[in-house]
Amino acid sequence: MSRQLRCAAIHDISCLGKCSLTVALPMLSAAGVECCCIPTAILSTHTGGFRGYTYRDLTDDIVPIARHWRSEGFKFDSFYTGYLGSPAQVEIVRKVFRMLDPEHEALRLVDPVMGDNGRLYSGFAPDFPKLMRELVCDADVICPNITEAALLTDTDFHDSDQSRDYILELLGKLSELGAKRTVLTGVQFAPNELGAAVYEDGRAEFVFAPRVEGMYHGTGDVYASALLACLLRGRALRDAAEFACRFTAKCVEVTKLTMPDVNYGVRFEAVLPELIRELEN
Ligand code: PXL
Repeated sequence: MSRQLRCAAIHDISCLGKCSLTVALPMLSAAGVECCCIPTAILSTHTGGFRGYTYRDLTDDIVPIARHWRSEGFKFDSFYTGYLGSPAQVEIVRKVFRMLDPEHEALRLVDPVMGDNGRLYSGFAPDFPKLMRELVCDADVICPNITEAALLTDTDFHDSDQSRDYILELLGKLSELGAKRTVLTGVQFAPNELGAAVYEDGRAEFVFAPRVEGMYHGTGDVYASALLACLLRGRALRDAAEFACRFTAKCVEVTKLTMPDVNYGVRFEAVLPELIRELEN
């Protein structure tokens, strides 16, 4: 058995609805990675599709957790950030990187969770994307969807009429901003395929899986967690991005059979054996 891999995951806990930490924790665990949680907030549900949710901000707990970990000398193979509830948290996450990984040895995956379908999620101020740009520069890999890439780069959002040039424009602008390696999700050139563009060393490659109809909540978190699991287990970026496409598509397919309501997330639990099998050797 190889040594225990460890990831510090900095996301919210949405108590019901399968996203952020309630996805990252089981998925990374299944992949053999210890998921060390830094919860940024506790919400009764996620904010996309439910009303009246509670929100307890945990900004003040983040640095003390990191300080304790530093004093114990804990080391991390990876840092994984997702939904951050406030502008202050973006700055604090950057500080946590500096505190726990001053030599920048760990893999930093930043999922710049901010919006979908061309719009910022409720609760985010219009200037949030500007702050997120700074975290993008600190990352080794980012995995925005098209909306987030457009917001980060001040580019118009195109959904149904995506062209190869539009995708390459977004990737080029993200690289100019300082993103080192990008996996851009939600890329669709043909009606029956959905995938990602992988940008590394100035080159773009595309990976696809069969498109399953339905916009289920939390698929971005499933995608990012599968991507990170594969990267930490030694897979190349392109291969990790391709597996994550197939895995996420399968999750949607399985979910559609029994759960028409898209707000409750996907049944990734049923597909975890495929992640485990993929990482067997
Ligand atoms: O899946 C992204 C996400 C994470 N956390 C919270 C959210 C969302 C998306 O809506 O509301 C609280």
